[in-house]
Amino acid sequence: MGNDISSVLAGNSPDADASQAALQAAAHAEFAQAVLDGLTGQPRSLPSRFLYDERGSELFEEITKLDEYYPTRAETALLQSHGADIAEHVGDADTLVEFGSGSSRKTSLLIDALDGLDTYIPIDVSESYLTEAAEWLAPQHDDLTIKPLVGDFTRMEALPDTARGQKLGFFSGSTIGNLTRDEATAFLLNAAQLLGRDSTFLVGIDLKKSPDILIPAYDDAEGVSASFSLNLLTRINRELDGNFDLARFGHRAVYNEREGRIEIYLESLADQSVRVLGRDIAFAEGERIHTEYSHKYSVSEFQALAATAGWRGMKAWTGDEGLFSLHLLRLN
Ligand code: SAH
Ligand code: AVI
Repeated sequence: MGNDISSVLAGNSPDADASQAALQAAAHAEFAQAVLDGLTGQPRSLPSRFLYDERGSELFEEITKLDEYYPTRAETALLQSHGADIAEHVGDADTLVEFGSGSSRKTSLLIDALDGLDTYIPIDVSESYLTEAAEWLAPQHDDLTIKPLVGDFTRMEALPDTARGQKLGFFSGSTIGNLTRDEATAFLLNAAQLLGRDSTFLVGIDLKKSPDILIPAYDDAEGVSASFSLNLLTRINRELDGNFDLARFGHRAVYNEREGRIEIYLESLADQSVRVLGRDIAFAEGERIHTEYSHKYSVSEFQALAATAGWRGMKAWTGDEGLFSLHLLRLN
């Protein structure tokens, strides 16, 4: 039996085209509102989910291949070494639901390890990433139904009807670290609602470590991390009629020890005024726009956070170098 990757993205009827256009208009309006609010408010801040337009998704893939960026390699190694053990602890799973699935490259390892999986639902805000990933994955997993879903994983109200049977959630890459602790708790509570009773959830968590390792991972020698951040300004210029001069903003990655997180900013390199959607916005030299957090946890800190949302830690796998961990949670 061949697999089915028909999705909410596929628009081949007039009705589908109209609803696709309405979704795109709503996404554009949401981006415009978030950017105007974020740039005119104090402190200035832009939500990190907007980093992933088509170019942003490509740049993130480049980041995952950098020598300095260890999380993707560490998590891949954990899935390769412990896939069978993870599958044994998961038990029966009919549907795999992935939040922020990106390229789905690591997911393929998990799917290989699981027996009897019927449906895969990758959820992502990046339509280009989702399409590429589904097309890459489909030929390798011939009996799997793939149902990509474009949307914000923090605001998912329900899974499609195709999400049948026992569910396994997957949140890889330590993307949960891009949420604040309060947002992560709210996300885990919502995921419990979505995945339902007796579900399991595999979550990748980047562990606390020296800033000597963390800072280069977010500010690499080649400047790919800087390009990833600055691409958000290119996106604003293109989609919101902006005139940011990229040469007049710098990428800054700092480690906030007290909060246990990397904080990423775009810093104005001069006193300047920028126009976005017809509004003039003044920046002083040295003024920063916050674009991302990347929280780092210890194994016990993350398990305590998960427990506040009703998820019991079944088992955690940590690599030899202690860089990264995979947590299997079960809904109590
Ligand atoms: N899980 C993959 C990708 C991580 S990059 C990996 O580990 O390699 C983070 C992914 O989450 C991107 O694909 C981005 O588009 C997506 N993303 C970020 N914020 C999101 C949100 N609020 N809702 C849905 N997807 C989001
Ligand atoms: C997707 N997420 C887990 C990445 C991280 O490490 O926080 C995003 C990233 N931003 C800059 N480099 C990587």
